[in-house]
Amino acid sequence: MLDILQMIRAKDPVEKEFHQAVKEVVETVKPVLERNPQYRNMAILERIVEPERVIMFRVPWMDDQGQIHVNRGFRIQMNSAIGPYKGGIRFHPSVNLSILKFLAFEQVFKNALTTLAMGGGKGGSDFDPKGKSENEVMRFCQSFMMELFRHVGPDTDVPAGDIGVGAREIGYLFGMYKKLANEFTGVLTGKSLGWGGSLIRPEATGYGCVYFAAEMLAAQNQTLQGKRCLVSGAGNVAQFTTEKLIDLGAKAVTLSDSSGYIYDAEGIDKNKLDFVKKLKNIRRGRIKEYLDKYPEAVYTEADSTLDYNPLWNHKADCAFPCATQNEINEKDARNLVRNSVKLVCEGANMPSTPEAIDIFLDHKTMYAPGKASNAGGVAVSGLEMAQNSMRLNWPREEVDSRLRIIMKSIHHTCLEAAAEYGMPGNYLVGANIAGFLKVVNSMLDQGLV
Ligand code: NDP
Ligand code: 2IT
Repeated sequence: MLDILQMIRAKDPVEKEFHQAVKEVVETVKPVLERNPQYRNMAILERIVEPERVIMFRVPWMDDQGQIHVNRGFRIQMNSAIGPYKGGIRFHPSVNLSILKFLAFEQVFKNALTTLAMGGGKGGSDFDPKGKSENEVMRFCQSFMMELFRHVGPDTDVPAGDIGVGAREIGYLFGMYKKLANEFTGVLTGKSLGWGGSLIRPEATGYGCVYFAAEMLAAQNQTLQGKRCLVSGAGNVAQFTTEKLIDLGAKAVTLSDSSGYIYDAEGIDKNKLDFVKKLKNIRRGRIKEYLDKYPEAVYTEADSTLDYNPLWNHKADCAFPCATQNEINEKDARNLVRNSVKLVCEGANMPSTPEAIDIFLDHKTMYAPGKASNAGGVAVSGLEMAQNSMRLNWPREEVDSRLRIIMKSIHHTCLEAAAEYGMPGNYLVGANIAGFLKVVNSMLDQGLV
């Protein structure tokens, strides 16, 4: 089995994030492979780590000064065993094949856990939307879709948002798709409400993450009421995680962006969160500006010379990493445990390094891996696809209630699988095993394709 890790390292030696994601799954599904020799005989691991298709393309665009730029566009169509490829698009300068392959790989298992019929994919570009004008972002999205449109479709591959891609970008991408394909279909999710978007989709990842945390606590006869929570990020997932924490009586005390973080000892209430939403979603400002309105908070500038993130070094009960991959390292995990954090629920994808996860598991910290706890976003994307196919829009309460049911079901599925394989309470093992089983059994049913 280790040979599979050696194989991918030898094939693609620089893809360290992809290796990290694969290693975690391969190690945790070891008992499944031992119990089911047919998976090894049918080369399931070799097949599951190889994307069904990788599309890589040139994205040329012109800035407002008439200067030409060239970015790289990608779509990883990882696995379609249980439905059309589904997963977000990320625009961030760090985007490369390794990051998108890790995200697509995780997406396959996450989507399987949602109970909906969605395969896994991911895409994006090394384009940096920061500091770009509205017109530059539009021209970039149009150029990106001019190539991508021939590879996607409502029954083929349905992209959505991720870092740097929100409702604005989805609108521009959709407009160009519609023009080129000459059809109005649910080819993207996260659309605006007036033209096919689903209520609760913007909220879904953050709300779902907090519903999952509430389920974890309920399993220990606890609630979120009065819990102090550290939240990282200040984008889509962080904002709606904070919103649901407030709804459920918890107190979020931090938010961050790549420049630094704010600590508000009194807690970020609804009014303060509304300020952050306007700051980030409309003015596209920096989290530091929180202090212009709320000077009682403390701002700490990001310091790349530190080997830890001071955001994770405050007394709290729960932590919700909602920014990016590998944002909690071993030292951060030690700081969290020392500061009496008892629950870590991942809103971001793979925010904890393997060393950090080991520390949580060693200290019996309740730990939810992103592929389970942030699955609410893609789950409501699945509900958006269903509504688009029916040409109907469900009310807010209906979508929210389905989201809650799905998060509850994922929680239950993780615990059940973990218990069945002798690791009770281990959500990491449970999520990987349950997701893996659904996907590989579907692959076997469909023959060698
Ligand atoms: P946004 O672009 O809305 O927000 C991202 C936030 O994280 C920003 O505050 C950003 O700061 C910060 N951030 C991004 N990259 C870095 C970095 N390298 N270092 C420090 N801070 C960083 O993205 P989302 O909220 O949508 O996504 C956040 C995480 O959640 C990602 O891991 C994503 O994959 C995951 N996710 C998102 C889902 C969704 O539905 N949107 C669904 C499931 C998971 P800055 O503005 O300074 O870059
Ligand atoms: O990581 C993720 O699950 C997402 N970015 C959302 C994907 C989706 O298709 O809604």
